[in-house]
Amino acid sequence: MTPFLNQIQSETSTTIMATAKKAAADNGVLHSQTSGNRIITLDEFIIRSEKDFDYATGELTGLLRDIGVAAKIINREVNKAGLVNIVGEADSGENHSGDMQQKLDVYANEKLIECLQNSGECCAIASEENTDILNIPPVGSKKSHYVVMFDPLDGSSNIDVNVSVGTIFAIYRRESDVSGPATKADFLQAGNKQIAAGYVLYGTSTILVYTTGRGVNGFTLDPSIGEFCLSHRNMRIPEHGQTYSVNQGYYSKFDLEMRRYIDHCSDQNYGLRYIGSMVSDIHRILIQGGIFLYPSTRKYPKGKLRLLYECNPLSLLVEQAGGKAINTQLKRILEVEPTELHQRSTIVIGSPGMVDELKAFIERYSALPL
Ligand code: FBP
Repeated sequence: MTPFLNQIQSETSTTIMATAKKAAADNGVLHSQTSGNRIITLDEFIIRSEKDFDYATGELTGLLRDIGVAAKIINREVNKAGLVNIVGEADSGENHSGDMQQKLDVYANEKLIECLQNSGECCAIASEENTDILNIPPVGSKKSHYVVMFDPLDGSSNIDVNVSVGTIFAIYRRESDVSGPATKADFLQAGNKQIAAGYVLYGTSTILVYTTGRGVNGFTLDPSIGEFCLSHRNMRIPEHGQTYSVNQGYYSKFDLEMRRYIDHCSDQNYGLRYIGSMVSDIHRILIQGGIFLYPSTRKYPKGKLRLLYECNPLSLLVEQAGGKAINTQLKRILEVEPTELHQRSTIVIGSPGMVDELKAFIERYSALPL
């Protein structure tokens, strides 16, 4: 065992034990806070948080509400997907990047666009399912300052097999003049300019997790009252975890530094957890700690996942919860300047201790100039 691995291994084992104890303690605190307390709904929480922003005009509140409504409608269809003829491929065939569209993808996309037209707080959208940006007609004399981009149903290839899927969204202030239509430039902003970001996970229960740059909170949908209720206040990602998340099937196609790190994970007896729906994997990591990586492969030399509506929003959430997110050139995801709407990126995201660990492997083994 090289001195490099000895040092990594000794650091790792002590950190794991400390972190596991703390994560358990935190989790305990989290749940007791809500029980017996008055239910706090998403809408109420959004309105209350509005006063944290001096320049708040209620626009962002309206937008987050619209997304909450869309999530409830999509949730209803996802939950009964197995019953009605909404699973399987859509007649619309492939989307602009050759991914086979699922019926629920198309449905979720339509519902999000419809709901974001409601409040008039959104002037344009960009979606994984649409080639170009879509300008939203203004409501009355309202001049909206926000653009929204989203992946309507992430992990959609899992729908037919009843595995959890999710919606991912990011909100930016437009840079173009409000008197005219929004432009692509309004969407090509670095991730650290996000005003808000979040996801909805349609899993064993449906949870909406979001941040406005002041911490991360999760709201579980109570179908009996049709409300998202605060269930995960101020989520903090554990410093270290005991699982790694990667499509190990691509192992032989990964670069040396990734193979070395994956070897290290199994030497450390980390468990391999890979659902194949990024929202689900990241949600688990936010709560239990761990690391998720999607490096470059031969099929996706620049990585598979989309920078604007997958990597950026999830990176803001994880960073806001105390985690880290970088690409395999060791650049912070949120500092990457986008050049295309649907550009892909490599990503390493999760517990700060584990991302730093992988960073050390890239610095040590990468043949590429970093
Ligand atoms: P979609 O947005 O097209 O569903 O693709 C994203 C995704 O499904 C992620 O959720 C997941 O982490 C990844 O692709 C799985 O990719 P692979 O099957 O190559 O491991």
